[in-house]
Amino acid sequence: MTLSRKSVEIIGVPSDLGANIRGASMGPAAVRVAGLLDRLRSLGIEAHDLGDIDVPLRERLSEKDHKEKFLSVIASISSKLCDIVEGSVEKGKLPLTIGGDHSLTVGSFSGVSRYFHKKKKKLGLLWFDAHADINTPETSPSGNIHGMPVAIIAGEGHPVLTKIGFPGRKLNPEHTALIGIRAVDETEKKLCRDIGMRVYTLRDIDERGWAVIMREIVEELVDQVDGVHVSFDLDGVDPDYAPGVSTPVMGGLSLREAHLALEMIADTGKLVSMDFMELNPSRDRENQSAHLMVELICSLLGKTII
Ligand SMILES: [Mn+2]
Repeated sequence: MTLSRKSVEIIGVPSDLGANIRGASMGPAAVRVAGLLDRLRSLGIEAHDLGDIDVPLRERLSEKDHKEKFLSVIASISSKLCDIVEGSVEKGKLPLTIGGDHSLTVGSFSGVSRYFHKKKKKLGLLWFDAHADINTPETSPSGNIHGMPVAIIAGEGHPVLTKIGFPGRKLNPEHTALIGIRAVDETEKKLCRDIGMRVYTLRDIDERGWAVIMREIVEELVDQVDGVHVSFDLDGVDPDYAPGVSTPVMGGLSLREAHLALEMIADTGKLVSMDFMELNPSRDRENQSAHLMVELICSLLGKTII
């Protein structure tokens, strides 16, 4: 049993400005309705809800904002999130960011990354997702920023976003793994190869077995760093289990695979920050995906069956 001894700080970011499909802005509310705080406390985990970061309504933003796909608004929200997450880690707490669309991980990862950078410590990144999220403004067919966060924290893309936290590359490719990937744009493949991170596709999982892959990730990545950030896009899970997402892709992680992965990460005791993103209640059925998200969070915080 490796239940989190750190106190969890919940930060809601009700923004879907990084996406065309709307609704992820309701994610933090749905997770609260699903009982996140009480569930954590019932397990004996100390947890506090810091509330939501202010996000302007899309309807009240200017034509210029709409044209630039809300770039400067997303940058300002991400900078705030970056400061809050860094402050939380600095105090010895465990920040849990609830999205919101996946562009927001630029803020959360930059925050924990700045802390590790200052302390000259090694930070790992485990990115669960159906997509590689590694487009740049040049390669993106849609221009939507939620398809770009991995590129941005690798130092590629809009300068107003790559400079958040500190300028340049925040992820170390050696210590980064994309997991559960099954939908990569042709244009994304080159940057994915150039950066040289570990990428575990569904084919890898099927050929080699999930427990084998997770053990490899733990030994070769998590054990080699001082702390690890988990960024969990709910669309990494199969839409049969998690229908409440904006961009579902069939053939995802099963419930058992997702829980096993998160429990194995919990066992390492290396978790320093996490975000759970892309829950879209407008696509959900009776809040089932929000309840699933709560249970996934519990597994990552060390809940075990016995
Ligand atoms: Mn994503």
